[in-house]
Amino acid sequence: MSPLRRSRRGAPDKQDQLDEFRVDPRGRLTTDHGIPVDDTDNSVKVGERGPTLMEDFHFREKVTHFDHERIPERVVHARGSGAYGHFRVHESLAEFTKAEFLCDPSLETPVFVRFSTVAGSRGSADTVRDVRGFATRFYTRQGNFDLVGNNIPVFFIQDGIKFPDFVHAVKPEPHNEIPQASSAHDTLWDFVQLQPETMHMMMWMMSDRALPRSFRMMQGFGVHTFRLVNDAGRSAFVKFHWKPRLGVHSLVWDEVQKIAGRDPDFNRRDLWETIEAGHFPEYELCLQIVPEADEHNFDFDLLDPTKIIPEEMVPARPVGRLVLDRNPDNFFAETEQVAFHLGNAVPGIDFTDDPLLQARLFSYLDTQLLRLGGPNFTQLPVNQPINEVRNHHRDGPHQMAVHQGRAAYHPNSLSGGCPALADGDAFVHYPEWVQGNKIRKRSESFADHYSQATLFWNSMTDWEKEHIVEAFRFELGNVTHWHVREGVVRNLNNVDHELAVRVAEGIGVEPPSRPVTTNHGRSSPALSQAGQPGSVVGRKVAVLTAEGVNVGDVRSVRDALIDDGAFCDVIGPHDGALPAAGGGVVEVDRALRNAASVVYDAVVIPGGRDSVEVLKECGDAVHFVAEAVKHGKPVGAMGEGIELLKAVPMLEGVRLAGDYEDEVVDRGVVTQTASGGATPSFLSALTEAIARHRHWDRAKERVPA
Ligand code: HDD
Repeated sequence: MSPLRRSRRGAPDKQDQLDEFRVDPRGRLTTDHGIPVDDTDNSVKVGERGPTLMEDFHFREKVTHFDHERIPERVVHARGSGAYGHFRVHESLAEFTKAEFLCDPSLETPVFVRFSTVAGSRGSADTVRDVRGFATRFYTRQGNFDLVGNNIPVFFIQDGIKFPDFVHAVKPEPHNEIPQASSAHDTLWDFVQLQPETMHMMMWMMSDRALPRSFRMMQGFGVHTFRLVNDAGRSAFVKFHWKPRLGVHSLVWDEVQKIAGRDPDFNRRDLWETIEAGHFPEYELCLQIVPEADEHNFDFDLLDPTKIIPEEMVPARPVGRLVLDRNPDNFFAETEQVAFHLGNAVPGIDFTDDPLLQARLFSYLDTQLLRLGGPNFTQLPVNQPINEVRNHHRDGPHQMAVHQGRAAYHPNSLSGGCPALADGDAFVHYPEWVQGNKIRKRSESFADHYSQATLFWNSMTDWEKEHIVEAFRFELGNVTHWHVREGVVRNLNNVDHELAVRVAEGIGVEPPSRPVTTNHGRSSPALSQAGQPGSVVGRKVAVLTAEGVNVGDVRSVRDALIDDGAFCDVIGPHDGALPAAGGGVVEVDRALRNAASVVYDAVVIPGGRDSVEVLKECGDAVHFVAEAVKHGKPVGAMGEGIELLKAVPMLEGVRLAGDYEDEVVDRGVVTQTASGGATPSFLSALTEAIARHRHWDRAKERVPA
């Protein structure tokens, strides 16, 4: 029944399938009914200056279609960006699951991924403090499997019946629709102080995890404990993790606020540009597998979505690779209309009784019916499975399929009993044994809301703790109800006394005099972002120049970085060509007025006496460097470029190349005295500093940026 097209290569292939729907703009203009149009700029009137006629069907169709262009935005995760790619398992996981795409290493499974923020509207900024959605659709040969996860492994609430309350609390407040895409307001924190099950998630939310540098540099988590079921019907519990090849890296708070103004599309642009450039984002699928028999061997409940299984307890085993290698052709058709649903599961993957998961199994289908206007949204190209769809579902708005035959019911004899029931390869719900009274109650095993919040805090480095404390202070500093601030501090005292005191001191609340409980002292190193792998691939570097810049310095740095997969922009006082020192020109990629330090990962200042003299006198240029320094970014300077670094206050205490040393690397500041071309050691120190992402060991408080 579905309008599924078989791939031209024989095997089901999502891109081949999509080809059938792609519309090439080349060709002549027509109405929606195919009638040729030779003028789409003037409506039909009575005389040149007369009234428009109703009979102008092209005018009416054009405006009517426009009037109906919008659909309701997602109630959460409204702002998102998507990409296609493929997934391949390394080795068969048949021991655990019969899901074909996890058992056959020769199979390349097409995927569509949509990354998102949660609270903001469709047009809100990318870089806000928020959870990021990481929703993956696998177009398997057994049907669509949707893994609808986040970049944080736990959730705010334990039971899905609380989801509307939580979302109402975090969304802009109802009386004045303020603030947009921000959790720093009274209603969210009121909910938090009264609902201690949020505390673990709030620790993550206040950490740098909520400010990802890039969708390419964040983890993804299925959050819930799911089930894998093998061919013999044996089940094991599983948690799904995505680990990015480029490591997990974040922005800083001051920076994200500025980027939100300078480039609200920062994360979306990054995803788009790196895919266009061929630097395809990659993630490792890792599984934490727990045998059914071990279900009760933890000091938390596996069904509680506010808990992680620490990786030190159950290792996250790498099982397969996801590569995103194609941008969508049309944002609306694909990224906006994709309709994820947790209930899209394939044989071999099954659910558990996690009450949050159970609620989600209802909500996603329900929301798509409203958002996409009826039950036929599964026929939209991005939503179609690559295998054939056949059933007795009929009619409804925008039905695309032309169903043949007379029998739209089962059983039937008029269509030979077709479609026939699946035989052997069907999805059969795991026959879990359940028994109990009908009760509205939370299990006692869900009652500990603090131990893992403490575990998270204990696992942070000093700079991560500082960022968390600052985040709590900022958010609560925006809360106008004093009792709400006090309530949150009381909850934090259950997490860690020092944390509660530090936060209280910053927000004018009486710090708690003593701990409520003793910190258990346990930590999980896997939770920290320190020591993550890094790479220069897809990093953006600014080279700051003016007239008289040393062309050799510019070219050597630019060529080397581009060779390594970075993007490199020459920033100059204006667009066009700049005369370089000793003849020749340097082409400017962006004028200083159109550039902002915050959207770059690193700044390099080439030599050239005249150029550096100009930059030193230019407030915007000094600010550009100072801001990079304040945000812990790598900075490089060659020859006279070092003089510009000296104009930035923080550099007191950081060693620079000079009379005694030709090259120095100190806390991410890479300098060489020579000009006329970067040395190999300068370049390798610079790329290493960029791959390390940020240098938190610099004093930055005094930097006025
Ligand atoms: Fe949800 C969208 C992730 C709990 C109800 N959710 C949505 C998206 C992601 C998540 C990534 C965007 C999908 C896309 O890109 O289109 N949601 C989560 C995670 C949760 C979670 C990881 C907890 C572990 N969600 C959750 C609950 C409910 C919902 C408990 C309702 C009871 N979520 C929805 C929704 C959305 C949605 C209303 C809005 C748009 C959509 O589904 O398609 O149904």
